[in-house]
Amino acid sequence: MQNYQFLKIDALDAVCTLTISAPKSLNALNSSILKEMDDFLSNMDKDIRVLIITGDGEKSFVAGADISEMQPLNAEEGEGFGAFGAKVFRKIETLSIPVIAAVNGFALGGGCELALACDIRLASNRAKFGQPEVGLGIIPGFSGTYRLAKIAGMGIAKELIFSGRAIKADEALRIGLVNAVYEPEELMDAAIALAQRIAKNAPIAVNYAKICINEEYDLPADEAIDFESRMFGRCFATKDQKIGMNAFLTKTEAKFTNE
Ligand code: CO8
Repeated sequence: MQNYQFLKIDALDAVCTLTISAPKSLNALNSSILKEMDDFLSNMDKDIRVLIITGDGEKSFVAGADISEMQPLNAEEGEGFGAFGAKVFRKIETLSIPVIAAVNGFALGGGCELALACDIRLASNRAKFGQPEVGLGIIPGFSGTYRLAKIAGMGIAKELIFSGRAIKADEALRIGLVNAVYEPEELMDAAIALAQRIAKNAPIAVNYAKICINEEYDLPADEAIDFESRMFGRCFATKDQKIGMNAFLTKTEAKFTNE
């Protein structure tokens, strides 16, 4: 297990929790944190089946990108910072395993964008989401203009990004930004229970399902349907397909081998 200055890593069986920890700045993302995340994502233990991302403390998931680090940047440096963060978030989106954001507090700017890059978002009823960038003279730079429109729809994305208005968890639930809302003390248990449930399934099938949902979204219908058919066929080349179906037919529990 790697050691990091700003990340706490807890692995329990097949479920790993990555906690972003920079309490003095409400877990704002500076380039050191982004580099540590990049390193962690590139070197994850192959036995991990689901990753949960959360923020340290009771107040904040991630309060955005680090404003003190961004303030002096010129255009070229700003583009570089944004592109690096966007690359790390894309790594999360395309990671071979599902990623759950457990949003325990402020998810603003880059924090909201981090949650958007995860596959599933669960929130505490204290969570607050928003893209306040235009109030700072910038736009969302970690792919928020792209993903918020995709997840919540263009009209909602435009309203939230143009106004910078922050929304509470109940509104986030209503617009489809989060899947479920919990009491703060129940959030991590709920995230772990969901992760464990996912981790029991055939890992290759879960991976193919993630690839299909990600890839097909932007394809025309016929290409999307063909893509799914090919991936469906590939499942039959795995041992786990035989294990899963055999377990059903013999009324036993499937013990998947990830092959
Ligand atoms: N960056 C740096 N420091 C921060 C940030 C941040 N994003 N957020 C909070 N902090 C620091 C505060 O400066 C403060 O430090 P100090 O104690 O030294 O004064 C400490 O955290 C505690 O914060 P507050 O005292 O402000 O706590 P409050 O409870 O009063 O307020 C808020 C909490 C509402 C979260 C408030 O801190 C806030 O508004 N923070 C900024 C939120 C924000 O605007 N986030 C978006 C940043 S821009 C962004 O994310 C762009 C992403 C794309 C980047 C593209 C690259 C070019």
